[in-house]
Order: sequence, then C-alpha cells, then structure tokens
Amino acid sequence: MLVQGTAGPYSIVKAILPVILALSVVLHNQSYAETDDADCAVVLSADDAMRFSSAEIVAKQSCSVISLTLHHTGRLPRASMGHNWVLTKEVDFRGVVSDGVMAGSANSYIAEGDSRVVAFTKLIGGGESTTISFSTEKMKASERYVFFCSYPGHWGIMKGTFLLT
Ligand SMILES: [Cu+2]
Repeated sequence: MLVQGTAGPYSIVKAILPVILALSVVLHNQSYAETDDADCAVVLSADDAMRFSSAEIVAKQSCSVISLTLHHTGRLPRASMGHNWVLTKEVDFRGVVSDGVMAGSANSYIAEGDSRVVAFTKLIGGGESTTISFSTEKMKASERYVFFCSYPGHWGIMKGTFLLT
C-alpha cells in the first residue's frame, strides 16, 4: 500500500465512504419499491398531496405474474382526489392519458379496451385500497415503462419508472 498515515486525501475518502453509502441507502429506500422475492408483490401508497410513495418500481423478470396493491392513505374522496395506478410503455404514456381523460371517472380515466395499457387499477379514494395481478409475459426488459395516476392533472406529478430486471 502506497498511502501511509491518516491525513492524505485517500484517507479522507476512506473515512467518509461509509457515510456516503449509508446516505445513498437511505435516499434509495425513500423512492424505491421492488417485488418481494417470495410472492412477486409490490405495495405502493398514494396520498392527498398527489404523491406516490415510490418514484421507481423494480420488478424481477422471473416474476411471470406481479401483484400490485395501491393504498390511498389520504382522506379526500375519489371524486376530488382519486388515484389509480396505470402501467404503460413510456412512448404510450401521453396517448393513454389523453384518451383516459375522455373516458371519464366511471372508467377510472382509462379508455375502454385500451391495448396500450399493460395494467391498471380502478380509481380509489382516501382510505381505500385495491390490488391487481398482471402478467409480465408481453413485457420486455429492454423497453421503457412508466407508471402513473390517470386522474386528470395528476399524471404530471404522479409518475414513475417501472423496470424489469
Ligand atoms: Cu391521482
């Protein structure tokens, strides 16, 4: 080892490295959800401040079916602060959103039979939860997927990336 003593730049890096690593783990955990090894399940929440609890979901390719649960932890009703969870390819996002607005609240803001939609939950209000299961058979690890809430205007903020790894 060439570096000796404790005052060199190398030592400083070495000293703060655990702090950097610990911090990155903390930050990571705040915006990240992944499928559980045992049951390929993802649990996500959304609140009255129009936020999903995760900005990124990582799912294992080995999961042929994924279960997704959305909890609305807020108090506002479905009509004014409804949330759902919709999964599409990133390229399809805009089209699905604008057709969803036309489809209206009764259809959870998803156009009926929209084949661009990989999976979606119904629209729920504060205090409610919903769970869906969907197949990953037609999904590709090379494709870019996004998830979002299709309630009008929410998708500007309530949007994240979905990775298959
Ligand atoms: Cu929403």
